[in-house]
Amino acid sequence: MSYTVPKLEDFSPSALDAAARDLKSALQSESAAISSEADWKVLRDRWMARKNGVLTLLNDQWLKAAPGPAKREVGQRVNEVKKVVEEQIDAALVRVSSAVSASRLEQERVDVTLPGDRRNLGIEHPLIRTMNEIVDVFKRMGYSVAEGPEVETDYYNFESLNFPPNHPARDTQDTLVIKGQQGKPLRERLLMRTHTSPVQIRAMEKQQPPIRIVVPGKVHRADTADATHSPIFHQVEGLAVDTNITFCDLKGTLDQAAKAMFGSSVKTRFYPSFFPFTEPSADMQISCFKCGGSGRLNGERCGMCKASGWIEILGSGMVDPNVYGFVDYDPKKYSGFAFGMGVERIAILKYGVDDIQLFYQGDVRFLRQFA
Ligand code: 2U9
Repeated sequence: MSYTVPKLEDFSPSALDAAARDLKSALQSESAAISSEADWKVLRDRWMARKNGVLTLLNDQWLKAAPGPAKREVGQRVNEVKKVVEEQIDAALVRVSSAVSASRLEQERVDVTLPGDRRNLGIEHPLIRTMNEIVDVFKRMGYSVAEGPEVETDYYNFESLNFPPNHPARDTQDTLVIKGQQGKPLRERLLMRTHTSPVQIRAMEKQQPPIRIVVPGKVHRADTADATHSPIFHQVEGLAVDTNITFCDLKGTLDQAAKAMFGSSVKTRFYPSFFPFTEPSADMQISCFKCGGSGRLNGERCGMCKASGWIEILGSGMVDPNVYGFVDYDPKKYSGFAFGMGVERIAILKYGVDDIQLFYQGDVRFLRQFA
C-alpha cells in the first residue's frame, strides 16, 4: 500500500511525531523498492511534484489545516520532514544510478581468458609468388624492374616490335581491341597489350644502353578459357642491351635463371623458334626436374615431360636490329637479347597444377595449399 498523507485531527507534538515517523518509514520502504532511474523519477514525482506531490499535500493538509497556535510547531515539523524527503530522494538516485552503471559494466566486462577469434591470414597468391620469384632471380643478376600500361597503342604493342601492319605474325596474338578506334591512324589505336614487350620499347625510348630490365605484368588475348588457356595471363619478359652482347650471354643468363628457378641440377637446351622481334630466336627447354631427364619415373613414363625428358619453359632471342630503328639505338654499336615466359606455365610446372582456371577462382581449398 503506498503512502497517503493523513489528515491530522491532533496537532500535539506527540501526534506530529507519530505522523512524521509514519511518513519517514513509508519513504524509506518506497525508496528501497526502486531499482532503475525510471523508477526513481516516479518516486521523485510522487513525493516532490509541485502538484499533488506528498510535500505539497503536507503543506495543504498539515500546515494550512493547523490551528493558529500549533502552526509554528507544525511548520517546523513540515520543514524537517521536507529536508528528510529531499535527502532520501537524492540518496535513492545515487544508489540506483551506481547500481545501473555497475550492471552495465558487468554486461560490458571482457573475459580476457576466453579464446580469441581466429583470423585467417591471407597469403601471397601463387601466381604473384611465382612472378616475384622469377623477378628476384633476375634482380640478383643486376636487372631492374620496369612496368607499364595494360591498355596500349598498336604502335607499342606491334609496329615498334617489328610486326608491320597486316603482317601474318599479328595473327598469332589474338588481340582484344578497344572499341571506337577506327577513326584513328592504325598506330594510335588502343588495344589490350598481348605481351609486356611494349614496356621494353618505352624503357628504350627513355634510356640509351646499357639496359638490363625485367618486366612482370598482366597480358590479354582473345582466347577461350580451358584447362591450359586463359584470356588474361601473366608474363615476365626481360631485355639486356649493351656493347658486345652475344648469344652466349643469352644462354649463360637463361641457364643460370633456370637453375635458380628449378634447381641447380637442371640442364638447358635451345631449340630454333620464331618471333618478329628477335633474330635468331630460340625456345629454351630444361631437363625434366621430375624424372631427371630420363623420361621414366618409377618404371613408368614420366607425366611431367610426357616421357621426352625435356620441358619447354621460355622463349628468347637476340633483339632484331629492326627494333633498334624504332628507339634510336645504334644497331652497329649495340646488341642484346630478350626473353619471355608465361608465369602461369611456370607455376603449373612448379606446383603440379592441372587446370589454369584454379588460379583465378579464389577457392580457398586450392589457395590454402600454398600457405
Ligand atoms: C623487345 C625486344 C624483344 C621478348 C620475348 C619471347 C621471346 C617469348 C613468350 C613466352 C611464353 C610469350 O607468354 S608467352 O606466350 N615470349 O617467347 N618474348 S623474346 O622479346 C622482346 C621484347 C621486347 C623490345
